[in-house]
Amino acid sequence: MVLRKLTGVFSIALVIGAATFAVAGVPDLQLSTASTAAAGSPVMYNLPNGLGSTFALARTTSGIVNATITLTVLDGGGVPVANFSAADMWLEKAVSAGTGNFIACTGGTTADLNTNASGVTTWAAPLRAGGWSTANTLVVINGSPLTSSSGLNLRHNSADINGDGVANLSDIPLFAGDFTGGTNAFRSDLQYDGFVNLSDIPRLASGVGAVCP
Ligand SMILES: [Ca+2]
Ligand SMILES: [Ca+2]
Repeated sequence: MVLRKLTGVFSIALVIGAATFAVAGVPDLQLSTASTAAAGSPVMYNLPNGLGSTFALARTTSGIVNATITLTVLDGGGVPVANFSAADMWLEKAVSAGTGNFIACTGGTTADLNTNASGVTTWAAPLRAGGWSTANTLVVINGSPLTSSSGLNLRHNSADINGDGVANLSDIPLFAGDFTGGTNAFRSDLQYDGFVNLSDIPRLASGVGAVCP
């Protein structure tokens, strides 16, 4: 009997502990949500120096689409978390074998701004990143991805084809091989339209020399 009472008290303490854990102002990864208005599976063209495409100029095989990401940060009580630091919200490639070598410069995929009074921030400015990814793009808060979804259907490529954080002469043979190989390899479809062809060359040429700041 005494044991049962003690167990009951312990259970109550656990419930109180859990309620306290959902502290006001702390982002909740399940209640916070991210989305992009772009239909299909858009592709971002990134460069390590941040001179790649804005999110408004992402591409699908149908042409340019606006893939701007909107994140709404809520705490465990469903209350917007205002003025949350942009530096603590970033994008990552989902870990999935064979889906690319995407790499971000330090702080290269953080949100544009701190959250506003409604807990909202966006990704619209170009990323500072290289490599390619056909995996989902994860929205990460304080090091942990949102659990409200499995990520955004947003892909990436770059003139830094080998994903070492620098677009330079060492990336050109990879493009040349894809160009002549006729495989339309995603990694070399730099102006994304489903084909590796002459229209992709200007992006490779202008990207050479791009390094992380
Ligand atoms: Ca490279
Ligand atoms: Ca192309």
